[in-house]
Amino acid sequence: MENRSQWGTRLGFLLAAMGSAIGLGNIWRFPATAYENGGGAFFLPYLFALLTAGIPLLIMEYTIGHKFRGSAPRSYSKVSKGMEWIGWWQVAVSFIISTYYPVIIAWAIMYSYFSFGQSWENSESATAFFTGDYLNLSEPGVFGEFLPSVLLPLIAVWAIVLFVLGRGIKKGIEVANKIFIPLLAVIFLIIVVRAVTLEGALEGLDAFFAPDWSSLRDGSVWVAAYGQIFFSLSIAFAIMITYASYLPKKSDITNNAFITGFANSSFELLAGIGVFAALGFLASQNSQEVSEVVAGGIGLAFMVFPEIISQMPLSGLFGVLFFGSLVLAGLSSMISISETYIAGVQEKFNVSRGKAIAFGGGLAAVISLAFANQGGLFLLDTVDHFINSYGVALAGLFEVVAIAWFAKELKNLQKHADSVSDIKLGVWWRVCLSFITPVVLGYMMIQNLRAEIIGTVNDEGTRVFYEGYPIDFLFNFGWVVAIAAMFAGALFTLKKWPKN
Ligand code: MET
Repeated sequence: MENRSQWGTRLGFLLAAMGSAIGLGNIWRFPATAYENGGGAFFLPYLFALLTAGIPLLIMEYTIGHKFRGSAPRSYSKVSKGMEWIGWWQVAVSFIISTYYPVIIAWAIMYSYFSFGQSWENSESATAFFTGDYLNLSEPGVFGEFLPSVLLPLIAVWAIVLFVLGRGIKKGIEVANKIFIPLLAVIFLIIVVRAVTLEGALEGLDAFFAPDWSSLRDGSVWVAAYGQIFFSLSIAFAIMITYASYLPKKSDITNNAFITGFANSSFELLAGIGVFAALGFLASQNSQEVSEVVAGGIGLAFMVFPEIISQMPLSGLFGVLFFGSLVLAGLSSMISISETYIAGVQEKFNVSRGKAIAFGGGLAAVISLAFANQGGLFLLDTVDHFINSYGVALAGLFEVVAIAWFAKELKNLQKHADSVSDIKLGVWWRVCLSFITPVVLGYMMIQNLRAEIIGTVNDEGTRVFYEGYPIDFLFNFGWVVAIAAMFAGALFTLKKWPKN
């Protein structure tokens, strides 16, 4: 395409890529994952995963986007016709994620508001407030009534996201990230400085950094490191290819990938320090061990953090900063994930950006309403689990095997990256992508599938599957959704590209 939109500045691209990478995964996923997988010792597999898979894949995705200057399906189709399907599959996965990711941002918006008066204090506990007063949780598979206090902020999130996307790459996404990311960095620094100066912070940090070297012999710890790196760097979501396709012709690729990777990991480390300092404080206030208060994900943000906030000096302000940082980190990732299908639809159907946003974004927004009810949390948890394991990670495996082994494209890509980058790629880059990444991802897939299918036996001696949710619920909203993304991908490849 001749008139392809472009980033205005290199910094603009970098901030947008960092904005995508730095998301909820950094704030609530990394700290607990590191703690559970060897604490201080986890940094070794983590760094190894970053250098052998994270950054090499990021370089590969940046190069593909930059060289072929198209959305993920368009760019892959130029590598080889057969690869287009993987691109649409990744786009479909991103589309699905974009239907529930904004729901979490909507909760965070409400919690910024709740923080002022610590609304949860009138409830038995912060957990009871979240699952009872706020979400009025039903059973898995029972959706009950719509919740206005989720619906309204959700509409606000979509309004912001669609507005930013509507303004285009330079005036929309770039400007938004130029505001969001520096602001996020400042807010987060304030949070971390405050957290580490709290009573008990040191015990929290001790628990986080204490190395369990024996964990390094455990394969699952290495799988966790790779899983964290993939999710956190927004790899295999079609995102980085799309973002790199808007880079001007003369742009350094390899350097940009290193900067994005290290910035993302630095933020992750900072989040680990902040979160564990705060957990140490909570433990000391309640005369508990740090291990008793550790949580990750939704539990950490909406059940444990409110407790921490309540017990802190200037709690309202701290609450607004914490949930505000979730909103900012979430919005910049949400924008990137939505851009994947806006770009894809625009190119495939030869429609204006406005129309692609109206159809793609509009449809995702309507579907996202399905999470704004009493059963929304269970639905979100299930779709997220399956789409990450059998969408992102599996499509990532297909992507790297197709590029390295079927299309045998790595040497060409290396030539392209080297022609524009200061740092030249060596044979290490091809070895990482041809051998290390496929082997680890393949092993990860087998482990995940085994755990999924075998399940666990609960106290009553019954075999249960993911989170103990009913089997038909897991089937309909887990397996079917993950497999539907694959088929949707195939369906989109049937249509021919417009000639231009
Ligand atoms: N990198 C993002 C995160 O860490 C996830 C992909 S974009 C929705 O949250």
